[in-house]
Amino acid sequence: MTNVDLSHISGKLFIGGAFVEGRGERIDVLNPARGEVIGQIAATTAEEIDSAVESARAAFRTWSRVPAKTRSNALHRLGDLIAADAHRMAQIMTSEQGKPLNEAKGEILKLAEACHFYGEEAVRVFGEIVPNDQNGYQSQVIREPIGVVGAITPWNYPAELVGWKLCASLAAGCTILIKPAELTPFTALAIAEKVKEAGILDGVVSVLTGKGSIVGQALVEHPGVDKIAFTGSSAVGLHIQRSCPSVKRLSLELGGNCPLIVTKSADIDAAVKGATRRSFRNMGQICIAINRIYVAREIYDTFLDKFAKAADALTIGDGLNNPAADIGSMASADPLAKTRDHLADASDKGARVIAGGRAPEGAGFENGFFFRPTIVADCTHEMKVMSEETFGPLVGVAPFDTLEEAAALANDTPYGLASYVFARDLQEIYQLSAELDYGNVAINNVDAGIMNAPYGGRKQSGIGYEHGREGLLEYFNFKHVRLFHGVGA
Ligand code: TAP
Repeated sequence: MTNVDLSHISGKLFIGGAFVEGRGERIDVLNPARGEVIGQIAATTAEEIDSAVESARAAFRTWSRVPAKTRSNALHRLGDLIAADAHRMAQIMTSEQGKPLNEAKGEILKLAEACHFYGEEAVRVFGEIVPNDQNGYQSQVIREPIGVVGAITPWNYPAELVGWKLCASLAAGCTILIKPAELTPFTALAIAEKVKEAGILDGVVSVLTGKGSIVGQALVEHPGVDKIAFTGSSAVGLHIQRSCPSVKRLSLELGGNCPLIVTKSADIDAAVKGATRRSFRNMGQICIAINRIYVAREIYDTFLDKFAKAADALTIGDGLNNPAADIGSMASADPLAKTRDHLADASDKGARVIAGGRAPEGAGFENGFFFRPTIVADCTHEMKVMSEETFGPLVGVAPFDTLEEAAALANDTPYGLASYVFARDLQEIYQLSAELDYGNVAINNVDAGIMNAPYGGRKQSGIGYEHGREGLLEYFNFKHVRLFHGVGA
């Protein structure tokens, strides 16, 4: 199919409840599977940022005070509208991000689910009455929305990573300014269309496009923004933390370098299936992608043999023309270059390429950022593939002899986002789940994140949580009201 028509949102910003023609310079947006320009974004100017912050501050005064039920209803309406338009929104995502259409549609439907989840949570924000040290007093702990949120998001999950921040803000009574990734701005603008259709109060949601180093940084530095909710690389997260000129609430969902341990008691076929899905889905461009795999020496060769066959069997294609392909193109030249660099480094240091290792050839692949799912075996921690986040379709594998060695290797990283274990022996499972120093541990499955459990990293993988009650609480300040009423004093 041809690229989708984006003329209605190309060059537009969403400010104060209206789509306005951006006044800043234009930046091309590409379909990464085809190398074709699909539209342009406007670089939001300093004046436009000020005006968006002003409208978000004005809207906050109203939105924070409307009954929780009203905000809940708005979220449910938004979820219904998004689900009803999932196919078109998925086409927009695939056109700018490169993932296969069916997968993009799945992501849009998960965004709709997030709207409903937070719609339910909005009416369940409770305070607490806590005991006092003297009679005659009552202490109430009340939750109040933080204020104006600046949401800065990456390109790998253009709907969900915007959506978690948007939905939590709406539920809590915050207002939000969204700065989507330069590579994938149109999914965010398409979400803004749904916000408008849902009749959400003007100014509650804005979308400001442009470069992170300018528009994102301006939100970080703006005195009118009360909280930054950032998802992206650890390097940029650290830069944001350091460059914030005033005390500001921060949630940082950052990079990972996620291990999988396959013990000798594991169901090998289930481990291979899980490893294939979580190493290569979305071309490995997932913060919780499996980057490195440690396999018990007794089953190492069998695992490698089956894993290589499973990776070779994955289908790859232009996501608009092949909606059901397993994987599409990478999102841009940068992650592809990094993948090639990590592969060359591993090969130079003695790793064996047992699957992939090259771009697919033939018609349809000439102009896109494609690469075959690639496995390198016999890896060591001197190789970048085992010690840095590749963020591409490349995974390293190494054998281990004892469980203690496997846990130590898995924890030998500055990151702490997600880890995975395949094992059937209960003692092995307990030992590893206790020792793995990660915010998420998935055992005998590879889907670490579900909507009603907290999802966050530790160490260099970030601070704060998304999903669950904990994710919603990130958007509140607590207030302690200590009241003397004198009864029983
Ligand atoms: P980054 O380069 O860090 O970019 C993320 C966002 O920050 C983009 O919108 C970017 O704008 C913006 N940005 C860049 N410099 C900025 C600055 N100085 N001030 C404010 N904003 C700035 O990450 P990426 O390459 O898009 O995404 C990949 C990374 O995200 C990986 O490390 C991945 O692990 C991580 N990630 C983490 C999670 C979770 S939940 N932990 C989920 C997904 C991805 P531009 O688009 O203009 O660059």
